[in-house]
Amino acid sequence: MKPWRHFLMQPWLWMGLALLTGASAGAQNLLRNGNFESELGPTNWVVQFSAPGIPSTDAYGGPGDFAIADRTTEGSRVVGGFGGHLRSRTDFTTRAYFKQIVSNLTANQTYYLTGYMKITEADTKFHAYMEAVGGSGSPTADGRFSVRTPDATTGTTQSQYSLEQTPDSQRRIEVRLRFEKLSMTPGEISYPKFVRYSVFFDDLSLTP
Ligand SMILES: [Ca+2]
Repeated sequence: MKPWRHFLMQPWLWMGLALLTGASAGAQNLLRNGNFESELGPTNWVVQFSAPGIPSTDAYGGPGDFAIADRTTEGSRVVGGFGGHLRSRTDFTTRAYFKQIVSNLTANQTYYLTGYMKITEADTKFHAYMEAVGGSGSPTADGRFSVRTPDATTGTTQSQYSLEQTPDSQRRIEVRLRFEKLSMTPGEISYPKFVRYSVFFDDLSLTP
């Protein structure tokens, strides 16, 4: 048998081609590190704390007000791997979010954000949700528009949420994975309630 015929008859070659075809048929995820399997950093997710120009309704408190604001194994949607994880360090109001800006989008194109999340405690003073700031939805303080998911719920596994957004006038969409804990009634002595209040995010994607 000629060498090239032997090559073409290898099952791994055709399986590889099938996988490639399948991958190109699916839309590319425009988010970087959407699965939190890499270290967080300025090229992917950053945590937005209180900062000049950020409304206190979006971020309230600095890094020191959070016990966890990073990826952790506990935050992973499945056993093994990592997920985004936010947890307050205080009984007082704290807000922060994972932020990622996707640029060079197509004007007026609809983009789809999907991902998984859950919170660990059901409480009227504790919320988490996904938000995409762009060209449609509710007005934001800086002249853009926002669409958000419903609040995350508790559960043994993270649940999937989705939303649609169009780019802003700069052809960008800013994805936010938000944590909001309002000032709480303190819990039992020596076991502050807030240590139980975590939010997890994982497997985010933004696609056309
Ligand atoms: Ca993950």
